[in-house]
Amino acid sequence: MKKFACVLFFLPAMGAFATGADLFTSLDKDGNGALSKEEASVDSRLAAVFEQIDTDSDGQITRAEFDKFQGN
Ligand SMILES: [Ca+2]
Repeated sequence: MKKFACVLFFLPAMGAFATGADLFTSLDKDGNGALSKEEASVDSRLAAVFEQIDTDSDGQITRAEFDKFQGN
């Protein structure tokens, strides 16, 4: 996790959530398929854009919202 955070830190741009699938899974600590604000807060970059990703504003980032944010 520590190593992963370092890798993410050096990603140059927002659109570079290239390892998104792994990021989503690693952040979803309770494995419910959605990232709560608390779970997302582990990653400062993700936390900074939480509201943008959470398009339906339910306080959870679903896989669909996450993928959409990445342009998938
Ligand atoms: Ca979760």
